[in-house]
Amino acid sequence: MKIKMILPALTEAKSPYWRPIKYSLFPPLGLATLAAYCDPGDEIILADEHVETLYLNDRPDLVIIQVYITNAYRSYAIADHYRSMGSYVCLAGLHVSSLPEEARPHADSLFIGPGEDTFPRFLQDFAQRRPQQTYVSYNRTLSEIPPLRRDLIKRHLYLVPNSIVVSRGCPHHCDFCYKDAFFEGGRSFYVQRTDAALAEIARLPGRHLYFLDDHLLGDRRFASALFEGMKGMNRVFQGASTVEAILRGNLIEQAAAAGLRSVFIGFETFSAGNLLQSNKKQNIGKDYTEAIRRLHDLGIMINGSFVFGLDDDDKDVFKRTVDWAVRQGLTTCTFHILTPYPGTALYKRMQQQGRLLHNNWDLYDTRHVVYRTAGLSAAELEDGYNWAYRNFYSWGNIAKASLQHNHLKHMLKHFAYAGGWKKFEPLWNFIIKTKGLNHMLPLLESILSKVPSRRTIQPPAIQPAP
Ligand code: B12
Repeated sequence: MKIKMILPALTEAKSPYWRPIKYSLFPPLGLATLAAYCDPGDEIILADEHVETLYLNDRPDLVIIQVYITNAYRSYAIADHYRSMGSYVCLAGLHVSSLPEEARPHADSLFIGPGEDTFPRFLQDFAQRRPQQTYVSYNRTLSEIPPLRRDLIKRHLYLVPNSIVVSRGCPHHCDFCYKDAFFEGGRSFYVQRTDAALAEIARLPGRHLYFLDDHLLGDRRFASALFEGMKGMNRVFQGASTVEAILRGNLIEQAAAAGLRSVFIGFETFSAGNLLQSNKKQNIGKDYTEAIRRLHDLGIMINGSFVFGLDDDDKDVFKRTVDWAVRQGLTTCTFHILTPYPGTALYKRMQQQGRLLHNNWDLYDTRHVVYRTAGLSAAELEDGYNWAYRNFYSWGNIAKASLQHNHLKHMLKHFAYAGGWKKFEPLWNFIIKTKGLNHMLPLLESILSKVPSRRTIQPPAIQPAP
């Protein structure tokens, strides 16, 4: 059977925000995961429109399309095209799970939730020529997943071909997150078996790994065993955590010993009112500065995530946030305009309050204001968001933030990482055009090399004389 799996590109590919390098980071892991359930005799093409032109003149037997919010319209157009050619089309992913009825006219079969239980069921039904219209995932486990079909990934087209996920979901329930809607009706946080996760890591060439898990430290027992198992594997890796998990126990030291060199943290806001409103309880009363100190002492770089536009925000929030991030020596920052994704508690609340301006999903990209704001106007919010990016990534602030570290090597790494990521767009575009992205990996690995930890270089306490 001929199967085509497609990750369509967001409509914004033509907008001024389009950064080819941002969209050439990670391969479509979800689709590569599901491809592993297909028959070894199937002829599978895995097409990622972010990094390659989609060929549309073929006629596969089965077309699988993964739908995010910002690629939804493009996905529907591709689905309509292939159905008109006579292919059988499946639509799935986060946006379809939130709004199945919107997607239904474009699909032969729809899938709600993660695909590890539903996709094998569908493949069986399809082989017996009785596929159902809708498949809903209830049985949530990663204990038996087969090794991903990484052979289908065109590694040379990505800066980070070694992305990996060893869990699904997250233990927390923030109002603005996609998670609760996607995992409704079953478990919303579960992990792989440690031995299977370690085997997947061992299969990846090179040193660098990027864990895309929402919260790599979310299951302490699993994370501890994983980091223990990774010791001696000579890896450098990046991942995501909460402030709370960094402050608790010694898991972060274990992660550093296993090779963690940079961490994504959702600080989101400094306002307790905003945190409460968003049900981000795990951040309330937590000492952000102490978590940062702890990470820097371990030589770990930080990518801080912030949301602008929560109801407690005022006009000063942008400057306050950028000044703080620079003072704290954050290496990179990801700013977002609050975006109510359909299916989330935030979306429902905004809908009840009549605050949603429209349902044009192309603009639900965390860069546009799509709701009626409270503490500041929509124009102030969009201008402030753009100002925050410009200002945080000015050469002056990159240098200033780099100088916050105690170790020269950490300063240089910070400067190279932040500058390299944001200041060399034409160079990145050239490298992408000449298909040379994978040659950049050794450079990334060396930027992520170990910084001597302050704690390990501290002299031992002097014993009192007997
Ligand atoms: C990596 C990533 C990216 C990468 C690339 C995406 C890629 N190559 O897959 C980049 C950096 C480009 C990116 C950009 C953006 N992203 Co993004 N990204 C992610 C991230 C962190 C991981 C995705 C991943 O690999 N997950 C792991 C795999 C295993 O899960 P999965 O892909 O969801 O696949 C599973 C299911 O969806 C389902 N499934 C998927 N396809 C199919 C098909 C079938 C047949 C079946 C049965 C099941 C099925 O089963 C799979 C296995 O369980 C997610 C967060 C997350 N944890 O998922 C956000 C996330 C997907 N991104 C999001 C957003 C909003 C964006 C941006 C708009 C942000 C921005 N301002 O730039 C852009 C636009 C992207 C776009 N294409 O439209 C949101 C999507 C919200 C929504 N409701 O759609 C998420 C959920 C982040 C968040 N917390 O809000 N992103």
